[in-house]
Amino acid sequence: SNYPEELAVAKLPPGFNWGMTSSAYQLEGAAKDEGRGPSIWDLLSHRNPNQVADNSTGDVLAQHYYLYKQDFQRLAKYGSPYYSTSISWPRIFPFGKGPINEAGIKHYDDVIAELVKHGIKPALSLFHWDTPLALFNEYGGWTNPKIVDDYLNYAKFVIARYDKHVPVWFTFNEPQYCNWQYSYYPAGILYPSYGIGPGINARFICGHYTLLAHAKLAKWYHNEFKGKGRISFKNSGNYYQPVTNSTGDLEAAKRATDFSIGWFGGPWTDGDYPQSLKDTLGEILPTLSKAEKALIKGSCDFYALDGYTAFYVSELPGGANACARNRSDPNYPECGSSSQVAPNGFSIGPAADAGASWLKSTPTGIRKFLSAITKEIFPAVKDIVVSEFGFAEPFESEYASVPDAIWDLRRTDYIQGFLDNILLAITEDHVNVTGAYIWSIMDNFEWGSGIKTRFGMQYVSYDTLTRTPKASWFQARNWFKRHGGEFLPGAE
Ligand code: PNW
Repeated sequence: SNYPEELAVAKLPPGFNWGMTSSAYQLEGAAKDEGRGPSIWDLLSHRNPNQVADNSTGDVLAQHYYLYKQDFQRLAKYGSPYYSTSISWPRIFPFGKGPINEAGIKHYDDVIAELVKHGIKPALSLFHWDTPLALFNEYGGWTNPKIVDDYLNYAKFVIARYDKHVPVWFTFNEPQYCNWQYSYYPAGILYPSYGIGPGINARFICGHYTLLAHAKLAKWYHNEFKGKGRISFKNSGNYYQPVTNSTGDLEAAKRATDFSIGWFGGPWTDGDYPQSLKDTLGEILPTLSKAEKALIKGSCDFYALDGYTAFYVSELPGGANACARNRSDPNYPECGSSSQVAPNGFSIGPAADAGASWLKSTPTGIRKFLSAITKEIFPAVKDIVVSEFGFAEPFESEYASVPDAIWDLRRTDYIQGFLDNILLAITEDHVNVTGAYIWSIMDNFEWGSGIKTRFGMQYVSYDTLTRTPKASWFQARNWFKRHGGEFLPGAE
């Protein structure tokens, strides 16, 4: 059709990082095996009825803990040079601190060795939401500054052991969601409520400690440990598009962006929280001391964006007055309203599965977002990686059989559109995008939405544990072939 000619011939820059993603709790299973301690997600999925949509848990899942060899073998033939996943803190320190679980380390020694054997480069997250339950019980997990030292103790141990094989480290996956899990935030699909903890504003306290923990680790990594790789954390962020050019809508979109990516991106690029957070939150937002600002500023080697979708933003009906009233409502400190359906009735893009109701396919949004982040929002960012993007095929879980589920045409469109627009951001807009990782290598535990919301590029049968590549799996590979992506020597 009207596939632009410049895109058809465009090539990725050499060394572009690409591959699949996953995380420990969402894929491993074996939750009670080989000395692993419980995490807050074990408590949540077992003890809070109906907080996970289908009452599934991380106990068994795709059994990647035992089947990683065959999973990596398939990945090696596929040929993607990187694989992004996380290490489970409670497998290595079952109590979060104290005695080390040798079986847990041995497991990750084997996992890393297997990746190295195939030439697959690991991009490793040290924390993907699975806070050791013992630390939650003892002092409230991330609500307590004590966790910073326990995290550093664990993270330094892992880095010291694996750095020679790991070119990319992520200190945290999307800290803003982890923080919400500690608050009285109304139960939602990603952050089921514990009904315990010091209230919704705990997220800003937790966020503060995750930032400090990140910055301390990054400083240690470069200055003391003299690590060989690059270190950052994964920012969850979506593109917020003002519905009109009215001042109210523009300001609302700016606030939405500040509360989304500015909360964590402001401190490391500019040395402080965005002004709108300070104005809106007052004493709810912890203050960064001069020393902390200096520690955090510049603490990421690149910007990692988990950017899945886009929203329309408008000011609240009633304008400034409503906003002023709204500021006292801690549920909506950003005082704007965002939606994926514009007031004129146009939807922003095709919808994902109901268990990912926040997600619509908005490929052109990522191109605008990459430019906005690097040119307007955080001009200090010189290098950006799309560390997650992906799609849950709608209603796929209701399909009767594997042959139906693997024809994931909406995901295929999403992935193609995203990759095209990432490439256009590089070639046409001159944004230095250096990598893109697809969520996810295979179907997994989609947190509060359980296992029926399937983000995988491979279908997992939870009866037979068979993995079946979906249409998007092949299409993504073809895309990287066509545009000069690097492949492993062993690729088929
Ligand atoms: C990511 N949003 O979370 C997580 O890193 C994964 O663990 C998760 O499975 C994946 O995306 C799919 O949901 C996100 O609301 C959660 O924009 C929410 C959003 C984005 C990413």
